[in-house]
Amino acid sequence: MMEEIWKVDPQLAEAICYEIERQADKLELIASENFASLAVLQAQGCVMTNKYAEGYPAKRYYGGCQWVDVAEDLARERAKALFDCDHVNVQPHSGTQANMAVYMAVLKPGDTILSMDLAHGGHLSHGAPVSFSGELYQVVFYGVDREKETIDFDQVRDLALKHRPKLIVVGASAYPRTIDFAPFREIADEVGAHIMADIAHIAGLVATGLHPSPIPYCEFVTTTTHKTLRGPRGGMIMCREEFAQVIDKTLFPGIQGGPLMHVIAAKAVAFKEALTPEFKVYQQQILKNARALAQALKDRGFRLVSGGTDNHLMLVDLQSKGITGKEAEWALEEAAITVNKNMIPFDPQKPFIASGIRIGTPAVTTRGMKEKEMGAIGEWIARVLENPGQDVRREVAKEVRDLCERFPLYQVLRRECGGFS
Ligand code: DSN
Repeated sequence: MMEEIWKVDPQLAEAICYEIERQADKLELIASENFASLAVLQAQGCVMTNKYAEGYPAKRYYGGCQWVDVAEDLARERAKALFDCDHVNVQPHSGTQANMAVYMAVLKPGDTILSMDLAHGGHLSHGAPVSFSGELYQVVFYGVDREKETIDFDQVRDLALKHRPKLIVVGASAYPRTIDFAPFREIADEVGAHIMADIAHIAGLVATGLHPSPIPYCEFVTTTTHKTLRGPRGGMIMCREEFAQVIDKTLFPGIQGGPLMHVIAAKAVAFKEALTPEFKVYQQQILKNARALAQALKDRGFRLVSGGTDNHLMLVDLQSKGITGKEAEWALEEAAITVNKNMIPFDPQKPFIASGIRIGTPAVTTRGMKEKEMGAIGEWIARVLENPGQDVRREVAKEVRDLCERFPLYQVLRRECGGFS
C-alpha cells in the first residue's frame, strides 16, 4: 500500500511513516483513541471512496450502487445486532454530525436542551457556546455533585422541571463512572422530553454488555465508531422505529451530502469484529486495566475525580501536585506518554490550561498490555509529574520504548516504511 505513496508523494509518505512510528513507539493513553485493525484500515482505504451514493440502500440518487449497498446493509444489520436497536443510520461523518442530525430532527432553533456541562465531563456538541449546538438552542447544563463528583440527579430533575427541555442529552467525554439511564427516563417522562444518549466513549462497553445499554431508555442513541468500538473514524445514530424516517431525512439530505462509502465499509468490518467473543474479552481487559492504572496512581498519592473509575477512563486532579494539566501533558509527551489535559469539575483553570489530565486504557489494551504493565505506567506517570526536568523524562521515555517493543503494533505497516528515517 505504501509503495505508491512513496512514488507519488514522498513528503506525505514520510509523514505517514513517522505517524506509524509515533503510534508504535509511544504509550497512547488518550481515552478516545484506539488502534483499528488492519482489516478496518484496508476497508477504509478501498475503492468505495470513489462512489457517490446519496440516499440509502436500494434508494439511491446514483446508478452503480449495488456493491456499496452491500457494505451499508452489512454495517446497518451488524450494528443492529450489536446494540439490539430498531433502526441505525451509519452515514454520519462524525459524532458531532450524528448529534446535529438528532437535534435538527426534533428541535427548532431556540428550543431548550438540558445536557451535561463540558467542564463536568460533557461534550462540545452538547450545547457548548462555541458549538453550533450552543448557538442554535437554549442550553441548560447539569453537572456532578461537588462532593461525590457523580451526576447530580436532583439537579437534573430541578433543572428539567424549571426549564422544560424538549431534549435531554445524556453522555460524556470525560466521566469515569457508570451512567444510569433509568433516572433520566423518569425525569424526561415527567417533563415530556425526548432523550439522546451519546455513548461515543463507552460504545464498546455497551456493545458487550459491560455498561448498561441506553437503548431501552432513550429515543436516540448516537456514537462514534473509533473509540472503544475500535472501528474507523466516524459516527452513527440509533433510534426507535418511529423516528427512523425523520432521522434518515435529516442526516441526508438535511445536513450531509454523499456518504463516505469506504468508511461505511470499514464500519461494517469493525462491527463484525465487535460481534466476536474476543472483542468482549478485549473490553473486559480495558476495564481491568483502567482499574489497575487508577489504583497505581492512587497508590502514588494522586487524587482521581470521583475516587476512581468504572469504565475505560480516569480523570486525575493535579492540583495537589502543583502542576497544571497543560504542563503535565507536555511533560508526559516528552516521556513518550500521550495524554490530554482536561478540565475537572469546578475547575478554577481555563480549558486550555486545565487542572487535570484524562487517561484511558483502550489503546494500550489493544496492544495486549495487562494489569502488570498498568502498574509500570502508573509509576512512570508519577515519576515524570513529581520530578520536573529532562533527565527523568528521558529515562522514562527509554523504558516506555522498551515496553512498546515488547507489545508491537502495526509491524506490517512499519516494514512497508522500511527504515525510512
Ligand atoms: N474529542 C473526543 C474526545 O477526546 O473525547 C470527543 O469528541
